[in-house]
Amino acid sequence: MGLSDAEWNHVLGIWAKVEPDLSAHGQEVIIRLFQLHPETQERFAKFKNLKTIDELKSSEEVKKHGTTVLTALGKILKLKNSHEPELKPLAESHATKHKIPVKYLEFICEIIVKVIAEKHPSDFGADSQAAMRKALELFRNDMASKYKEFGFQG
Ligand code: CUS
Repeated sequence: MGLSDAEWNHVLGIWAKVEPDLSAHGQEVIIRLFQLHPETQERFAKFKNLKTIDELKSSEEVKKHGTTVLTALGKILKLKNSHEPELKPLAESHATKHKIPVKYLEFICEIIVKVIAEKHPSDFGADSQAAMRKALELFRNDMASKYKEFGFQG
């Protein structure tokens, strides 16, 4: 199910507040993901060696990856219900190369909502949060069905 125009306005409105500081948001998302779900960190050879919170915080790689993740997601959100051309190559690489289960996408999406809520308490009310959750659910559902097309059960 797609989102209504009003829901997309909420999603893109809050995203416009996130975008000027994508790298700080991304860094926070990745660090929190690795802390809450250490198994996700194991997926990435380049992050396995970062043991402490200080190492994670001072890692340029973590910052860079956080920016990559949120940049990819932002592009998809801006395409609204027609994200298929952008989503397809992302699903392919995540199905065949990185092998990121849908469960991990759920973890990261949940953390994205929390981080935005903490950083923008007055701009991310209940309606916006609900719209963002719905957009991220659409993203995950479409990733999951593309995963299957690429032979990854996710
Ligand atoms: O990188 C990328 O691209 C992705 C994102 C999208 C949105 C899909 N990722 Cu990376 C993901 C993930 C990570 O990193 C970690 C964990 C989980 C997931």
